[in-house]
Amino acid sequence: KMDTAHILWYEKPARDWNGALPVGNGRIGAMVFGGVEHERLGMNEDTLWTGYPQFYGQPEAREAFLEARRLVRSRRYAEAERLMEDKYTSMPTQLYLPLGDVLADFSGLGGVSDYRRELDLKTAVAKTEFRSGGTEYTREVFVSYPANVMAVNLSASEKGKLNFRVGLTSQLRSSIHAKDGVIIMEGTCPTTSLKRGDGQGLVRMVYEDDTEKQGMRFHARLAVCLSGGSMTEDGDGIAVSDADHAELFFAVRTSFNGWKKHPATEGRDYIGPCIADLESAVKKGFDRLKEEHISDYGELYGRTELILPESPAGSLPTDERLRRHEEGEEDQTLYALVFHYGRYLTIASSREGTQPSNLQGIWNEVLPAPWYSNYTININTEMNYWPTLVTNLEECYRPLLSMISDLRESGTRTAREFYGARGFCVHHNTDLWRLSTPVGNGQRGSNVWSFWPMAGGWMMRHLYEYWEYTRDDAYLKETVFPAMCECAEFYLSLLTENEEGELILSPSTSPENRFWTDQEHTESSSTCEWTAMTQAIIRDEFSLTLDVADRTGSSCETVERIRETLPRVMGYKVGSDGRIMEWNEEFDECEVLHRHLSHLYGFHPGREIEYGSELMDAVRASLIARGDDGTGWSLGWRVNAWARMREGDHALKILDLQLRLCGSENDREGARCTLHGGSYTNLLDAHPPFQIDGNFGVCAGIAEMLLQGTKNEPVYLPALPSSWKEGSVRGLRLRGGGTVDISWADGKLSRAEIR
Ligand code: FUC
Repeated sequence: KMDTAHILWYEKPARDWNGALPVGNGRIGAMVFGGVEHERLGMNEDTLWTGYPQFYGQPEAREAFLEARRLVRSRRYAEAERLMEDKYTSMPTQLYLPLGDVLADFSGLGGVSDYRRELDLKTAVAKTEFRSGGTEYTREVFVSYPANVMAVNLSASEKGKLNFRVGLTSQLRSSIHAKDGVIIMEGTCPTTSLKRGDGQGLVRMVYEDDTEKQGMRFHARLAVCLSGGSMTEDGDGIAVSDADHAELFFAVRTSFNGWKKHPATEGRDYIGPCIADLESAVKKGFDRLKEEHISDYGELYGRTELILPESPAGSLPTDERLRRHEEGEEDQTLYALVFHYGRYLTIASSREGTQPSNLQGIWNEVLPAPWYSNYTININTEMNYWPTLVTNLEECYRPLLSMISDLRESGTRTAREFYGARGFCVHHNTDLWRLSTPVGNGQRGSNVWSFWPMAGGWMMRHLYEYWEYTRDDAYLKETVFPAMCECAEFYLSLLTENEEGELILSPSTSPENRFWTDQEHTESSSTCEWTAMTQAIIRDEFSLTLDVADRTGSSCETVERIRETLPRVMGYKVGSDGRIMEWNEEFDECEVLHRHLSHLYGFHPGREIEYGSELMDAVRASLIARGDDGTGWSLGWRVNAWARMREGDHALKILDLQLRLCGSENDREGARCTLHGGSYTNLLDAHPPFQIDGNFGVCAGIAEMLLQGTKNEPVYLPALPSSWKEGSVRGLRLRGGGTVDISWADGKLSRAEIR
């Protein structure tokens, strides 16, 4: 029987990358195309970025910031914005790079029938099967976390039927040659070309002669192991004839030696470890590696499951399911599949010791990638980690924790140099090198995203939530508390009084929305005196710090100052239209249906505005004004917000928007949905283009529909859609510790058991 909630499958090979199936071990990623005569595995490695550690200072930043504060006080908003763009913004992040492809060309495969390719989420193995000339062919691919390699199995039902040539390619500067059954690729990553004033789109890849200006080194190896037949090396590839069975193993390592070390002059050994990974994989062989992989992966994946009723459409290929779903055909297990896929992608892109998942997780074929496939931390990176704890994958959360601790260090210099402030400060973008300075590079219109010193505060919520779910008290006291105090120090240094004597951080922006400064809509700006989001993040950070101080019995001068200051920090204001005021005046927004819900931070992901509290009406009015549609991740945020609003049908309606089939596979940019998000045939989220946050957003949103509250006051099924009559979910984690299984029947809770 088909496992319709755990398998993606198709009757045709992927026509392009957006149809290929992602596999990964957090560090090494592969996109499996499932081609019959030409198979392509698009490879990635999570430390393969351009550049090296650099700090991009702006000598006049502090002055510009203070001057902009004066300008917004006298309502000269557009001038303030221009000033900051000119004097305060700095260089963009580095780029996440594609490693290259494993390409295999098979000869003599005519008259193909019974084609099927699939990704089994329960095992994290991608499989392609077909029949040709009376022989059945099977190909399997997975990436093992314990073994640190990708393993490929090629088999045929009859002997001597495997004839192919396999090779490696890369868009990066590299040399490739085959020797003794192994294809070896040795390469260097570029640096980037941008000068002050260049837009991000102008970026070009540069390979410098001077070692000091060179980038990451990498070394990849593909081993070919045969039973029967023979092989010959032909320059940069290996040709196999008449083999009975073949196994391929792929290992890759880079010289990355931490965010502070130069990858060319202070890089770590990468060739030795790559050879070691490969040799031990070859020794174990495919079957043993697969067993080890399934038990490692399965332990994480198997902790949680959502069960919804099956219907006939569920047994169709995944792309067909999406098509029919859009036409309104009943297929509830598709929601379960999407939920499970979010967990699968978490495990495949973020494991202990790896980098956190970036805008594309770890999967990227494009150079330069959209938005450089970096970490955008004014929503996107946070969203990537929304489902992790509640869906029982705390180990996969840890790469985020390490990045936060790096940023705490890197952001100390940014706080000092850009603001003359204590503590640490992180802006809206970061990368492998833990950039914390504002990007924008002098571009007009950049302040709406680049000037946002608030990522630190948002990240502190993530530290706190890790403790909420795990109750790791030592971590809370030793790591979370000092980090929160340092973050608070930054905001304490910056707060000033508004005309009413309330404390605000000024100037401020609301990611990434702009307002008209005049009624005639002739002039706009992003930069104003205060914004709802900035204030909410500061209040949240301060409150959480006090909470942690109380819980851990810690005290220090910072805590005392927070206690005195917090009551004076300006709170939410409601406008005459009943909405939460996003900016300090009731400006008309340039984009009424804007994708961000920045001004609602205190409602979601924050928890300042609790269900049932006075401000709920204003939140609701604000949500309605923003509309239901949006880019991929924006839909994800809206699903979570309506779930927290406890309006399950509304949340489901938006989840359905996310399941719109986006574009054709041929059409990478997704022409059919340039104005709104959706899903590609491989169920990856379309912003468009592909961005993984939307996958994580809807996964978290489904969890939020089923469970809210804390261990002592759990709220079961707070936003169960009326059409979800029967079902159950096993293994969701509760804030406050513990795991819960919940079942419902006739649309009502029938059982809840905390373990
Ligand atoms: C934020 C969003 C954009 C995009 C980018 C990567 O700036 O506003 O929609 O997701 O990140």
